[in-house]
Amino acid sequence: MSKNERFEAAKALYEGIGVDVCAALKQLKSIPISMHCWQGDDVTGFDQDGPLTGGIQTTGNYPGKARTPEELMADIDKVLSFVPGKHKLNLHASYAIFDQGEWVDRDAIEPKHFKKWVDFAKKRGMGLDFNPTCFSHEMVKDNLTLSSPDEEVRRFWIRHGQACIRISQYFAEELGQPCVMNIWIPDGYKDTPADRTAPRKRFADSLDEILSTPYDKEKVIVCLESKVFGIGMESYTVGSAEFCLNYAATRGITPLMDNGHYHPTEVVSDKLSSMLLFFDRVALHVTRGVRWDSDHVVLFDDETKEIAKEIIACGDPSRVKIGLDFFDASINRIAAWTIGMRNFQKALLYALLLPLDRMKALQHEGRNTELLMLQEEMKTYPLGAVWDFFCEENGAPVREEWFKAVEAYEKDVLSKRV
Ligand code: RNT
Ligand code: ZN
Repeated sequence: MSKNERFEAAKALYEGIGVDVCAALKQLKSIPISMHCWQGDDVTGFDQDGPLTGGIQTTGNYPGKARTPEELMADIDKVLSFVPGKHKLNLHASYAIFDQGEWVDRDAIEPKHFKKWVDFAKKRGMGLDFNPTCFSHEMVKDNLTLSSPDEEVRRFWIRHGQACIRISQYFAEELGQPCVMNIWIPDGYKDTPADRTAPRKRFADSLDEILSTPYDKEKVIVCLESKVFGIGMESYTVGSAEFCLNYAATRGITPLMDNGHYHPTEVVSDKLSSMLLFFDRVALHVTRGVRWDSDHVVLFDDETKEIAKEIIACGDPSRVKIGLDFFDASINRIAAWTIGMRNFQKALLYALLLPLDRMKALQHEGRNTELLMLQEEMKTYPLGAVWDFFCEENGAPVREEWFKAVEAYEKDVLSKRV
């Protein structure tokens, strides 16, 4: 059977249960995923030489990591060539690109330090998202940044946040689409603190000051990411779930949920509907937490599918700003990126090919047996044939075909980076 015959057969099966396959494919094409730049170089960035700090860790030393902006851009292009559809690129402030001999600290970065990224995005018709980098820096003192009792430290990071808002607005203006700017701080304590309130109060004050920078709310979507704990900061996290939720709700910004940032039995898929009842939008860091926030490559697993289902079931996927966040240094980084991107798209397609209206009706009518039956039967519908068709239609490699190109790239390019 040819690819097209397989697609037609799959389409007929889905249409048999009332799913409009062409509409699903059209919608999938319109959902951008913000691809994190930091899978390519183990979250190193270009603005300093120190180690990765902030309670996050990359593990592994697979050869070939990107060392320069040119290498990272080439790697990103490779990944994009394997991923169907138009997406966004998510940068951290530490990926500033300085001219020869130039350098400024993070509290003094300007749009011009990101011009090369804007040119890169423009050429590819992509949008850019942004993140202040409040880690891997000597002004992180005692694991504290925006919540620090040291005014010099706190003010440094406030200036950094304000600079990032200006850069985000520049991205939005240059590229003609909003920039999602996500704030995450590592701040916390290894042992039980005596005062849990003061650091959180200082964090709130710092955020208020950052947000007091004039900016266009249509252009810059400021988000705040919570976390349950970081390595070396196991007992107390300043930016906890409750802090971030309440802060975002009262200040009119967007909460960002990273599914590696909750206790292991908590699932973000179940949180989305509650969030979307009370916020205009929610942002996501899709990852795979394995026992801790370990940032393994996103799989096509049950929770990923369930998150995608909620994004589709809410009726307006554009209310959920989808970003990926993982950094695996133990395998080929191009492959890690590609697998994660393709998997989240597959999860979205899986959700788009569910007879959701019918399933919702079964639930409302209390026909629970039938609902369970249908949910389970949907798992073996021929998603693969539709996915292959989508890849082909959008000029991306079909099935494992892309891996040959990764192997060639590793041989010709990555293995020479020594
Ligand atoms: C850390 C957060 C944060 C970072 C990136 C690099 O726990 O998930 O989003 O992973 O900003
Ligand atoms: Zn994250």
